[in-house]
Amino acid sequence: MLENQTAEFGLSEDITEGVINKFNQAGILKIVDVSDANSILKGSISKIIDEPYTYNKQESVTEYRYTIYVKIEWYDVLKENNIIQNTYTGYGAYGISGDISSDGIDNDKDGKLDSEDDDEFGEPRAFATKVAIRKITEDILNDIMTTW
Ligand SMILES: [Ca+2]
Ligand SMILES: [Ca+2]
Repeated sequence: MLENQTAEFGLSEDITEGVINKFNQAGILKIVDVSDANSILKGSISKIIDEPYTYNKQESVTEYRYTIYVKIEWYDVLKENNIIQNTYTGYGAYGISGDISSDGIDNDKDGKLDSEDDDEFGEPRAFATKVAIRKITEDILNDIMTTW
């Protein structure tokens, strides 16, 4: 379902899975074989940016952001047009220490910091990817539900 235009291996599968899980939870769309589908959801990762975001007074980096851009097309087979055509983004933050469980940064911006947050641990970019995918799939689903 999702094409991967970047070198980040496994990402497209993660996003596909995230979207399908969300659809199933919400119960609004049924995933069927392409030949039986009334609409087709196509997505590809268009860009990944991993760069410094915040600097301190000494101009050292204090926070990095790992941002994923996903281009989504939701195509109506009968009307032969796109219902949704949009690029979605999500990011995770991480500090220079590389230890997100003690970097003083709210890496997923959920208001809970370090040990206060149940899932704030692990490899920074893997965590950022998870957070970005969660955000992107939520935004896609919101758009689909308001368009539906
Ligand atoms: Ca957090
Ligand atoms: Ca943290």
